[in-house]
Amino acid sequence: MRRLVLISAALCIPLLRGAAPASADQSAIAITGAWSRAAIAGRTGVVYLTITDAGAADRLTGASTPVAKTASVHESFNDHGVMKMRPVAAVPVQPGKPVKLAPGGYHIMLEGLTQSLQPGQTFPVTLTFANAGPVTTTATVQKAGGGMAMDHGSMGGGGSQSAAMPGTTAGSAPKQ
Ligand SMILES: [Cu+2]
Repeated sequence: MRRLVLISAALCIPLLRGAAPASADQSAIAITGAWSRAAIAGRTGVVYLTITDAGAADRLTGASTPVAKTASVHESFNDHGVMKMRPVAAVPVQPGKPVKLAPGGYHIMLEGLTQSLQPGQTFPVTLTFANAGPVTTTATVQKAGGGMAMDHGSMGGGGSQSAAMPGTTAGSAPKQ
């Protein structure tokens, strides 16, 4: 049945791409460098990664992972000096322009972790694209304090990240 649908769809747009294989779009999306932070079961977590599109323009529309009840695409933004975040319906992906989900910008928000995430551990994350469909990658857990820890510092509720502001010590390395 599915094959029939694909064939009839191709017949409807003979001028577009001729007999281009139906799987071209899916293989064009590549996800690299996925990483997460150490976190406790039941709390929130985060995944960062880079999306590269070698095919047609696409949109990232959702995410899922077995280690959390829900995973969604979020965006951090600066609201008059206060870092906040909000869900985004879709992130446009353009060929030749890698989209980096990184601290301070887009990220995959994990809510209701079903297990603790420990440094060195890996887990699968599936991103859903409007055209390419689901694409699964593997995220590696890094230490909680690694990188820029401010992004989700207010979400965990534990307060362990409130003492030090990463970045404030950048220019003051001790000299001996
Ligand atoms: Cu978030």
